[in-house]
This record gives sequence, structure tokens and C-alpha cells, in this order.
Amino acid sequence: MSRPGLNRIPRALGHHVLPTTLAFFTPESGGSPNADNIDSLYKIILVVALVIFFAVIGGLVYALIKFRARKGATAAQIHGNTRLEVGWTVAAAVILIGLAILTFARLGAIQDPPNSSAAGASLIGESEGEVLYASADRRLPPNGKSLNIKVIGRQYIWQFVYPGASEPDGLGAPYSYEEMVVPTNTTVTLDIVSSDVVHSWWIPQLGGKFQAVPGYHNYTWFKIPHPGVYSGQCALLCGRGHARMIATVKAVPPAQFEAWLAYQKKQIAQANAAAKVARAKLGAQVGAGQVENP
Ligand SMILES: [Cu+2]
Repeated sequence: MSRPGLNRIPRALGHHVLPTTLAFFTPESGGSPNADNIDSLYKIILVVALVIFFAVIGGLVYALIKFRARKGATAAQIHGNTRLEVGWTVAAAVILIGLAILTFARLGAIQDPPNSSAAGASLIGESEGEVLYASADRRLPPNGKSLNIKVIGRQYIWQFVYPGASEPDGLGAPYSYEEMVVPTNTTVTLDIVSSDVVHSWWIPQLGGKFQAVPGYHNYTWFKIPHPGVYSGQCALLCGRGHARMIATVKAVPPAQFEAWLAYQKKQIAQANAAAKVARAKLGAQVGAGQVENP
């Protein structure tokens, strides 16, 4: 009698259950190559650790059962074993050195952003004059082009400022709150700052955690291949409203991103124009204060 259900079990164990279980203990990934590299590094180290764990525990259980107390049996008295001791010291050192080499070999791909893909948004190169804050920490892709977004942590909301300032001092740039919209296949570099206390920027699927420190700039990057929404939230207790300080990154095709940015710019310009009219109107009014202090 054929039982197709049973045949599927070993396959499911090998291809689904194991990665899912490992994923429970390792960082989230899938949104950006740096997050994927951090995650795979964790998985490799976890597998090595699991093999050693089971070898040690297995050896211990074997010895406990095989050499358990029995009537009439006398335990052998052993005083050290140089070969064995040198062996496990050297083996542990070799494993550690191997993991260190692997980690440093992968660090570049985690820290250094790659170029945008051909399908990404067409970016204007970041010329010297456009960089407001020079820093040796900021890493740019090999071709020097990235979409640089300023992430501002503030009690209790994240603000994102996009390139495209209309005034030389950086004012008039399009911005958004809480939701960052970015083009797919495009290398996005982040310039993380804070306007009050220390916050922590973290979208787990897009890579590591970075603190937003007042008076200091922190830099990271991501590159999202597919449209999607990635969520996170401030990862450092920053005050009463900390729990509300959520953040999402919405990746959309480049054309859609450009349309969104233009719309955002228009909305902000309209709001600024309306505020200007309101201010002029208020200024023209003769109020009680002006009567008393002409
Ligand atoms: Cu917070």
C-alpha cells in the first residue's frame, strides 16, 4: 500500500523544518544583501556550534552509560593524557581561527554597499558639494552613486529626508514621516542622526541596528531587490512614546518612487505656500498685543 504522506516527511525535515528552526535562532533577513550575509554567517556558526554540542553531549552520555557503577567493577585511575589535551586545544583553536577568517572575509559585503542594479533608479552621482557632512565612516558603492536618505530620530517619530533640496542650505528637500519609500534595485545609503536623545534605527530584514546619536552621524545601507514592505521600530528606550516609534520601509519600482517623490514635493510646497499666506494674514491683523505695544 502506498502512503505518499510518509514519503514526504524526510524531505520536509531536510528542506523545511531545519532552516525554519535555524531561522528562529538567527537574525531576520531576505530584504537586503547585507542582512542575508549577516544571517548566513550566524547560521554557519550555529551549525558548527551544534555539531560540537552534540559531539560533547553524545560523548558524555556514552561514557555515563558505558562506565556506570557496577558491582565488582573498579574504575581505571587516569592522570592526564597529553596527546588528547593537545588535540582538543589545537582543534578548538583551528575552529576559532576558521570562523574568524570566514567572518572577516564576509565583513566587506556586509559593510560596503554594492552598485545599484541596472533596473534601479537612475541616480545623480554624489558630488563633493552635495555631501553636507564629510566622514570617513560613510561608505559609498564603487561607482560612488547611491540614493542618500537622512534618517532623523526624534521623540517620537522617524523622519526621512530625501535628496532634492531646493535651497543651497539643504532646505526644501522632500521628506516623509514613519514610512520611508525607496526604489527597488537601488543602493540606498542612510545617514542616521538624532535631534534629541539616542534612538536606534532597526529594520531587521534590511540589516543591522544603528544608533541615532545627537551630534553624531551613523551610516548604513540596504538594497532591496523586490517591492515590499519591511517594518521595524526604534530599538532603544527613548522616552514615554518609545513604543509608538515605528518605522517601515516600502520598496517600490523606480518609476513609482519618482512619482511618489514628486507628489511629496508638491504637497510640501503647497503646505508651505498656505502657511506663508496664513502668516502674512496674521501679521496684518491688529490684535490686542499690537494695540498695547505699538
Ligand atoms: Cu525609542
